Amino acid sequence: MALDPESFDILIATVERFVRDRLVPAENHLEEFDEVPADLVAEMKAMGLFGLTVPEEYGGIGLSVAQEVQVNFLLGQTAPAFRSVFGTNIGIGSQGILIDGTPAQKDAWLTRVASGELVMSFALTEPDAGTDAAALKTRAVLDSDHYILNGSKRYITNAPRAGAFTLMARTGGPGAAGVSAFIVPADLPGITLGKKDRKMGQRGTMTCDVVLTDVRVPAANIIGGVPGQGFKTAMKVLDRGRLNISAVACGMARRVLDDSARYARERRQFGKPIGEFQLVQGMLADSQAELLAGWALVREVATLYDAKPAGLSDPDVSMRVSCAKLFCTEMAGRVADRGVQVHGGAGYINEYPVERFYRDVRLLRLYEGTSQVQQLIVGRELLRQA
Ligand code: COS
Repeated sequence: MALDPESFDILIATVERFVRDRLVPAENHLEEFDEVPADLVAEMKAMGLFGLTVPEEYGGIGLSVAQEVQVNFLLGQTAPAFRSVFGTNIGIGSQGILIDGTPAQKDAWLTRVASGELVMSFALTEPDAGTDAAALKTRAVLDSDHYILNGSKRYITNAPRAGAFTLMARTGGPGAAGVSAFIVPADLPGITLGKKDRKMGQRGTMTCDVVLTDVRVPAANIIGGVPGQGFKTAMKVLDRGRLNISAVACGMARRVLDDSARYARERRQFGKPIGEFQLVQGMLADSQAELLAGWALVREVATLYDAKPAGLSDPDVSMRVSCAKLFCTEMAGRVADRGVQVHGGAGYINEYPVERFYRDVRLLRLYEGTSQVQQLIVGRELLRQA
């Protein structure tokens, strides 16, 4: 699946313009009001951003992963809250249906996802199951043709906007094999949302708890129709998600570095622009080298991802995805840190975007698997291959 090259070039030019002319000027609004303006959300829908990765037969644009990372590289160059509005729709919220869903599930859900009519959200994490996702406790008990769900989910991105969740719950015994993935409409009786989390950064994104009390979900809503496959579905979804976070990390690093280079050219000390001092150039050069390395890695892994049979996972590709997530998100942290350093005292003042990016990039190393989880996946796979 891929968009034809000519249409893709037009899409890239459109997204580039949208980021530069519409999103970057609205960044301060996010900081001040902690929300994405409604007119921008409407424009995102009109541009088809909610359906970037949904196949054309369901009304989406049908990007390949190699194309998707390029769009995310551009979207990374502004505040991450903008992408977050539709990021779960084209990403972890809907990919489970796309990868493992039955034809009937795809027909029932994907068209509304692609148009933006339905916002989907991914609900794996729980108060006692973060990194150890296979230990999740939310229970799903069969009651004739329904399951009754009880439990709570934590830090669920876009939950306040969601019309449905891809939600992992335990239908069987302990461990990964007892987990099933459900499509859970958000308006079912028994679902309540916690208060909005107050985060260090990424203002304008919404996360909160989702609490399930005796929620009756049709058994037909188990993704793929077979219980016990949900952990694998979640991991497959996260493989693609992690590669896209890597692309976003590269985009954020690009923006910080561009801002820093511009600042270094304009800011004068000792009678000349600080960019003429070699110690400042050294910081910029280190960031550029790391950024180019990370971005090259993302594009290579995206091509490998596209080359494997759709819907199947390949442990070697998953390992490379984790390398990309580990390297690029840590790299973005270093680039943002140097960006603040180049800005000096001004970098600590929230008038400059670099202060915000410094806080925003911190999450990249945590969500969709911490850096340590990526190390674990890489280490395990290397030992398996040895
Ligand atoms: N694709 C398909 N299947 C996968 C997979 C992948 N990428 N990764 C693992 N699996 C399968 C395994 O093959 C295994 O199947 P079998 O039992 O049939 O062999 C099963 O899933 C369990 O895998 P594993 O034994 O590796 O599970 P662990 O409990 O050891 O967990 C980690 C592994 C820690 C890597 C996993 O729990 C994880 O990624 N945690 C982080 C969760 C996360 O990213 N949370 C963020 C939430 S979204 S913001």
